[in-house]
Amino acid sequence: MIRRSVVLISALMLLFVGMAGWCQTESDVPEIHLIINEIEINPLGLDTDHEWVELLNPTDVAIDLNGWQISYSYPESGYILLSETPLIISPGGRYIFVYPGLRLRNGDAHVFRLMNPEGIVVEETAPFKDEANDDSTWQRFPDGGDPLFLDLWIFQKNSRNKSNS
Ligand SMILES: [Ca+2]
Ligand SMILES: [Ca+2]
Ligand SMILES: [Ca+2]
Repeated sequence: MIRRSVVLISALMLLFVGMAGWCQTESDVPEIHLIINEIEINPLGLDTDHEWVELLNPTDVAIDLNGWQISYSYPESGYILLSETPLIISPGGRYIFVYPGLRLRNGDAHVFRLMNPEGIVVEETAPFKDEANDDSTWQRFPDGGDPLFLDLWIFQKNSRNKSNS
């Protein structure tokens, strides 16, 4: 009887461990997804209504931006909706999102995050800051990112709504 209980408990533990592993898979994050491709944190002159990000659809299917969110850092950290209505980015297409109002800190380095409509953070950049107050921006290099060095970014003259390289 004792031996049978031990076997049962062992089986239950294995099932539990297996389920825990199953729940924590990274399969929720698609391998290829919408990406942040360029970031203007501190445009020349007034920042209000002039801070923007360039989004790029590197996939071969159209992506509806409705319900996607991007992070902001001022005056506190949070997320803002990229579009509340259907807005299609075609395969290989770009979209410039202009932050409404002042939303980004210039001096402190901040990570940018992109969240899909299911609430899954699909991208998290390195921390960026921009104290230059000119038309230079942080840009993925090469355009869309190198598959081997996805986190390679450079700070150079902006290429708004155009290829970074
Ligand atoms: Ca700038
Ligand atoms: Ca500025
Ligand atoms: Ca660009």
